[in-house]
Formats: sequence, C-alpha cells, structure tokens
Amino acid sequence: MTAQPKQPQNLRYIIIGAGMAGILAGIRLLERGETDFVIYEKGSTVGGTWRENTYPGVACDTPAHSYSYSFAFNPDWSAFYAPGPEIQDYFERMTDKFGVREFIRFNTEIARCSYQDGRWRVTTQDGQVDEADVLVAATGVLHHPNTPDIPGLTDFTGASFHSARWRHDIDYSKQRVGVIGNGSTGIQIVAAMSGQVPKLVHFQRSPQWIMPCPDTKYSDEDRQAFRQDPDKIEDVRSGPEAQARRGRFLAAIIDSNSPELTEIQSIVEQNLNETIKDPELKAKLTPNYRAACKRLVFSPNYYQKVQHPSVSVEIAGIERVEENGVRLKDGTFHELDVLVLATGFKVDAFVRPMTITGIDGIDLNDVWAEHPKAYYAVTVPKFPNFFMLNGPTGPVGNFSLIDIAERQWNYGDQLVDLLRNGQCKAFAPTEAALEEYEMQRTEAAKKTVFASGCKSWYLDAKGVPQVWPWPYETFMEVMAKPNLDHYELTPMANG
Ligand code: NA7
Repeated sequence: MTAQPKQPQNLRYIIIGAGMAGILAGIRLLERGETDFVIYEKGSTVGGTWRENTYPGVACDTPAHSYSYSFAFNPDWSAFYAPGPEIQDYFERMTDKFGVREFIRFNTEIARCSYQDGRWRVTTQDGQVDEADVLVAATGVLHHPNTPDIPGLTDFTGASFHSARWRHDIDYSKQRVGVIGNGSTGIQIVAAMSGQVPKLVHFQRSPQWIMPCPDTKYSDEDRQAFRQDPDKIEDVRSGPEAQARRGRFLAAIIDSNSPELTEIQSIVEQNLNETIKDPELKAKLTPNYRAACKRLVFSPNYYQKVQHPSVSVEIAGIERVEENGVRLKDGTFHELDVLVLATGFKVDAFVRPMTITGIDGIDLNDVWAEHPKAYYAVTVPKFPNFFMLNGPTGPVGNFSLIDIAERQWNYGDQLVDLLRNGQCKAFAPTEAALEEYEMQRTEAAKKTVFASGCKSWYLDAKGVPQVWPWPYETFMEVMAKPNLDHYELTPMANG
C-alpha cells in the first residue's frame, strides 16, 4: 500500500454489545473525540456476562486488578478475586464515568448486518435500519446457555434453570438442590451453597482438576494503599508474582510436555490428596486427563465445601430427569426441588445468531461452517471494515479478557485509521493470510495441553483446540501493529 494520506474522513461506527469490550470501544472512540457511533445492546443494561450471571458464588478467576481496564484501575476491589456483582458495578460506573451510556441503545437486538455499497447496513430485530462505515462485534463469547440434552428434563416439576438465568425468587434454604455440571460455574455454585441448603447433589459427568487459589480479601488499609499508590495495583497486575504465575501457566498451555505443566499437575494432585479425606470421594473427584486440559478451575474452597455432610457427588451419569428428581444410570434416585443446569454455553456462536453478510452477500455462517475463524482472531476476508473483540481463536485460559480486548481494539483502530486518513475506503485481510494463519494455528494448537486427551469447549468437531496456541507475547506483538501486507486495501474512489 503506497497511497499517500488523503482527505480526513468522518466515520460512523456501530458497535454490537455493551459488555466489557463494547464499553471499551465506546471509551476509546470518545477519547479520540469521535461521537458518531452507537452501541446496540440486547439487554437492559451493560455488563454482558456479569449482568447475566448472578448465581451464588459468581466471581472472576482472573485477579481483580488484572480484570480492570488498563486506564481505569479500581482500588476498591474487595478481594483478590472479585465477586461478580462488584465487577458488574465496575462496568456500570465506567460506562457513566467515561460518558458512554448515552451512546447505548438498550433492549435492541441486532438481527442482520450486511455490507452494501461500501457501508454496513444493520437491521434490528424490530426492523429498524442503521448504517455505519465501521462495524465492531463486541458480542462476547459465553452467553448462549447450553441446555443439556438430558431425557426428561421438561418433566421435572420443581424449578429448573440454567446457571446464567438464576432464580432469585426462591428461598433456597428450604430446597433440595441438584447442580449439573462442574466447570468453573458449577464449582462456584456448589462451594457457595454448601451448608446453606438441606441437600445438595453435584452431578459430574467428568471430574475437574482444581487449582487452589488464595481467598484473599482486601482490607480498608489495602484499599487505601491501592488508592494512594497505583504502582501497587500495577504490581498485582504485572509484578514478579503475576509474571511468574502467567509465565508458568502459559508455558504449560502451549507445551503439554513442559516442566511447568508437571508443576501444575503436582499442585492440583496435592490439593486433591491433601484436602479430600474419604478415599471413595477422592476417587470420584480424580480426573483421568491432565491438568489444564479442560479450562483449569480455580477454587479456594470447593474441596472443603464438597465434604459438608449435606453435599454429595454423583458420577454415575444421569439416566433421566423425572418429575421429582434425577435418576442415575446405576439406579440411584435423588429427590430434588431445584435443578440447576451449570452446563456451560454454546461456545462457537460468537456473533451468531446474527446474520452477517460481506462482499457479494457472502454469509459469515457459511465461512464458519466448519468452525469460526478470523485472521489473528480479529478480522475476516470479504468482511471489510469489520472487526471483532474477543472473537474466535483468541487467547484463552485464565487470562484477562480485558487485556485481550484492549489489544484487539488497538489493532482494529489502526486499521480504521487508514479509513480516517482517507488512505483507503475499505480494509479486509486477504484469504491467503487467513489460510496461512489457520494452518499454522491448527498445527500449533494440536501441541497444546487442550489437545492432550479430554473433551472441552475449546475443541472443534474434529478435536482441534480453537484457541491461540502461541505465547501471549506473540499475541501482544501481532496486535501492536497490523501487517498491511496481509490486507486488501480498497482505494478511495478518487484515489
Ligand atoms: P463449562 O466449563 O463449559 O462447564 C460445563 C459443565 O457442564 C461441564 O462440567 C460439563 O461436563 C457439564 N455438562 C455439559 N453438558 C452436559 C450434559 N449433557 N450432561 C451432563 N453434564 C453436562 O461451563 P461453565 O459455565 O462452568 O464455565 C464456562 C466458562 O465461564 C468458564 O470456563 C469461564 O471462562 C467462565 P463435561 O466436562 O463436558 O463432561
């Protein structure tokens, strides 16, 4: 691309989603003095996953000071791992502090986006049409609840609901509760409800390795210290301890033969062996795959809480749900009043169920028929002037999605600069660039711990992890500056 800077262009932007990433987009645009944008949000307030997940014990397993915008530290976190409601409150406050709220159209779900005559035409579910030059999908990852295909689920006469649709109208202290699923969500729910209900049954299809983590609460003095000295916050985010933790974890993820993974393996085994006393329960809770193969679950107290006399763990497999409870494959029956489905999310949805069509009407659903893909997880060939925050094949595994989104915004924003400066009228990666990226990514992904012999939501239909398989530093490097040799830049009509 040799074009010289041309006439600056005024652009209009449409951002979809007002979760962590959509709010970030709004803040960044306002910082640039850009006000011709709208953020469409299907919910009635901001926060995305933190708005939707209100179950007992909901918390982020990334340290709170890392799970904050790099430009808006929060000295007031109550704990090293922040509870969900505090995170929701943080995003509400950031939305107002940076003046983003007035740009959000709440309760407005987008049905279609199509690239026509050099602009994005966006249609809401109720048929309103809007147009913009740039489209940003900040639609989140884990928000379409996965309802398990368990026979008889609809026969249950008690209350049954997905963990992301928590019923707050129930007095749980009188209920016999079953929790299906033991990802991060199920583990948090069981730890929080243990001892709070007369009977709690945790149905596990496959056991999880549990990484112990500190249950550190911040005191008023801690918060005062964070307030007075932001370097203390920076230290929690990226000081030696944080770097060591991240470094160990990264090395373990990208190479399943690494000494770091061996170390993690011994930590989780020790956690299990030293905390669980009953050999029968220990056997039930012992996975037959390696640590971190499934997303590592962090918990300060699950193993303690699961040993409460009112809690039982069932691994026999669910035969069917009946009117009054759950029948296991070994014939055992648990009478229950409440059945919580902590069964995860439809993880390959990303921007869907929206229909997005690019050049010549090409449908993103067709491009993604095999699995969702995007060049460096951000842009897609033939979908010009469009990028995603936290889109497919980005870094996963106990990192701060905020840091990831900030870097992706920085990358996308530099591409948008080409439009702003009048250097081109459209950008999109080349097909060859995406193909090469996918080929290398797939090869590297097969060597990650995620492919070391377990089923998880990281894997596609062919068992290949749909993740960023390289060091985080590589991600930081490629996000720092787009390689324009891998982009097709459409010249301005007059240029
Ligand atoms: P996850 O991590 O996807 O966990 C879902 C759990 O539900 C997991 O234990 C599954 O067992 C279980 N599951 C799913 N379908 C079924 C059926 N049909 N029968 C029995 N059990 C089932 O979701 P979470 O909400 O816990 O966490 C999602 C992410 O949110 C998490 O990684 C963080 O990023 C935050 P399986 O292991 O597949 O045998």
